[in-house]
Amino acid sequence: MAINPLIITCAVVGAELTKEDYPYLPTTPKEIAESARGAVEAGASIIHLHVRDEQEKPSQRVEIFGEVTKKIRRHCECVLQYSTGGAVGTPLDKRCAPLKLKPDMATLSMGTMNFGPDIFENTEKTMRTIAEAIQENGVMPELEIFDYGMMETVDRFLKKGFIPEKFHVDFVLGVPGGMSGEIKNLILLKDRLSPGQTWTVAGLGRFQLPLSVHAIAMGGHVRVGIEDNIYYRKGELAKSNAQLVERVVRIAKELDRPVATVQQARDMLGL
Ligand code: KMH
Ligand code: ZN
Repeated sequence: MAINPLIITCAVVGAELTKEDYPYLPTTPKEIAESARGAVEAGASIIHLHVRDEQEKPSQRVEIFGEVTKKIRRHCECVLQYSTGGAVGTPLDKRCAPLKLKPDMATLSMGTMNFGPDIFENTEKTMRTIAEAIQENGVMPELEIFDYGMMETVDRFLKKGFIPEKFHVDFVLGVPGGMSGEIKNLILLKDRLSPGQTWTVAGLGRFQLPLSVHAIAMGGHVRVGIEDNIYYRKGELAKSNAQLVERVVRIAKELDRPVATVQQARDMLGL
């Protein structure tokens, strides 16, 4: 079998958590950059990035993305993937704003859904506008798939040329309102992809570990991080993003999947 190094993405902060939920949540540019550095040193090659403002609230302000990017870049050339999802309710222009900094990658969520008690709105117009901004800035999209129907939207958008032919896919499983993180759901989604399509899985909460293990065995890639899961195991908070990455690295070793270097990840994704 051809060697298929494992690309580990770390989602270091997200938009939903507060320090009340998780006391070690990185929120300042310095804390976010340090947490990203720890994750990359542990084996992550992609950092999925949200940022927070001075009040620790989720923000899409360009200057904060710029500052965090500068701080991360002082120490690592990891693949930087900006969130265009932001937080639920973030207006469309703000969601697109950081793209002008031309990160390596950016997310593109493929449909509207219930998101816990809220609605994560991604109308046709929203998705097309974000997709256009992604393409205009020469950024590679990662398509965020929270539910099976979103795969149909991917096909439709591809046919209409709204998204470029080259993209990465992230199955985000376990959001209340989307598909759960049962393994059968991962298999169903993965089977719907074209051969050779790169994909990763982000399991929320208790789904993070079993989905990671299965993705490694299935030849996919893995996303972990505090954005998706604050626990190392039931009842025990994770110490850091790095700790979650380190566990994936150990499991990959046991399963004979070499962990991708940043350069290998860039090559595999065609960045
Ligand atoms: N915070 C969620 C509403 C993304 O990063 O693009 C959306 C999200 C997806 O986290
Ligand atoms: Zn995110």
